[in-house]
Amino acid sequence: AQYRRLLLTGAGGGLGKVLRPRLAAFAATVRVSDLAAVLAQDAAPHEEVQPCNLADRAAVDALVTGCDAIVHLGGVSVERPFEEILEANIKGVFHIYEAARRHGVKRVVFASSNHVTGFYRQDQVIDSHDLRRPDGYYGLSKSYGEDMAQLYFDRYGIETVSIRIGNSFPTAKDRRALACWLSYDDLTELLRCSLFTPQVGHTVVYGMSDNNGVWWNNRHAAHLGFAPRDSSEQFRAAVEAQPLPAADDPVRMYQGGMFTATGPFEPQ
Ligand code: 15L
Repeated sequence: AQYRRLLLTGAGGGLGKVLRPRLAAFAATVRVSDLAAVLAQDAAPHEEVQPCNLADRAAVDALVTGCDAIVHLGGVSVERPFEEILEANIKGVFHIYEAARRHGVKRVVFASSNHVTGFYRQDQVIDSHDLRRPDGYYGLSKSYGEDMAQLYFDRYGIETVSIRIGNSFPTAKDRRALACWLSYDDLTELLRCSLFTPQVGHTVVYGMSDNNGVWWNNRHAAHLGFAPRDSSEQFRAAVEAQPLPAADDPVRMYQGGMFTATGPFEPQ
């Protein structure tokens, strides 16, 4: 199965760049979007390039026109002052869902984040039904995005898989990443499951590879059939050669790591 035209927001970001070529397998046409300043304009044959500021409601409406599914990675991806998060993430996700409703889009994959539950401790194992404990404005905006997804499913039947992405980089670089690393191949497979599994309603899934010592249980997302194939174990020796952080260091205490102690950026 394939979509006719899939929209990828955040196409100029770390994961967007990785996913651009990989999404060719999932749709005849991929419309790629980001702020003009970060969007590489060279389009592959299967791509349409359309710069857009997610804070601009009319521009997002035009962006979504003609698409039959959306992979929404766009927005601020780290902790930042509230006003920046408000524009790109909070208004942005509203604009995406409102445009999806207006244009009859039936499936969204929302790049949520582990920072929705970042204040759980690293000795706890949680699942997607546990209370959210966002670790900053960024995590809060992802929590809001998940609520938006639920609202638009309950009211309008637009289905979403919210992927609480762990740590998706070429390698697992520290102890925390050993638990939450998500390889690019496993991310791609999770996207495939999220785009093509029928009847997902609003499903929340943690995006992690088949790592040892994980903090997240995906029991409520079993219907996605996601079976990760990679593991952070290959990086363990190099990571464990690093000095052990102090027991009260946020990077060792909390699942959200440093995000639990970054900002606020407002003057004291
Ligand atoms: C995120 O949500 C960030 O977008 C990413 O850059 C990483 O910092 C990741 O979380 C993480 O928790 O490691």
